[in-house]
Amino acid sequence: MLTLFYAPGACSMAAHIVLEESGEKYQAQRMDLAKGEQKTAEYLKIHPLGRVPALKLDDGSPLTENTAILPYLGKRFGLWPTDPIKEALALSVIGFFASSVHPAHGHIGRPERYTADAAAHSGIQAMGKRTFHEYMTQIDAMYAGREWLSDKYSVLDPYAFVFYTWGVKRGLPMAELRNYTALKDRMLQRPAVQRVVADEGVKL
Ligand SMILES: N[C@@H](CCC(=O)N[C@@H](CS)C(=O)NCC(=O)O)C(=O)O
Repeated sequence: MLTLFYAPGACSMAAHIVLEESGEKYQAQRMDLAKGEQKTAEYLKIHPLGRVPALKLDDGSPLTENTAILPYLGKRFGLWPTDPIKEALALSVIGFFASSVHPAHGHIGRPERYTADAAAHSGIQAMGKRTFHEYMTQIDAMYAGREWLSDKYSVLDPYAFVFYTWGVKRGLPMAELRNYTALKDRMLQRPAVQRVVADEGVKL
């Protein structure tokens, strides 16, 4: 059985939605990041960087990073394109999300990661928010004229949904982004998404 280590409202929500929707029995291990549960010696054996998500596979070995976890779950549950070009395009989106969109948000929430100079934090946060907003606009354009980012619903859409919730949390004018907001609404119609949003206490 798979075990997902997740934290409420974190990027792990994408994998949480995929697992909840899969119909397969899995264990959801909730982590309290504010209490530092991700930094315990026991958890660092699962995720050496002390982050969520982490997935314990059927044989007990750990898998980390959304870029690996989401394609793995997608292939296991039929939520990943099989055509080589469509798969490459899906990897391109996952790469953009994990290496650009997520770190831009990190500049807002974790400026201390980027400088030890506390006086510079507000500037880093402001630039992070601006960049994150630009990426939200870019994702909005990616959804123009389509329901899902790949040719059908895939793990890319729950991942995009996570960033929408972060935009709301940061007070960005997300409702102006019509295509992305429609995606958020489509996601919220899915019973598994409703269960995860309720479990994680996400406000939208
Ligand atoms: N590159 C990683 C990023 C994971 C990450 O930064 N997770 C955040 C939550 S969204 C976390 O665990 N933060 C806890 C901490 O930094 O202490 C991935 O995409 O899996």
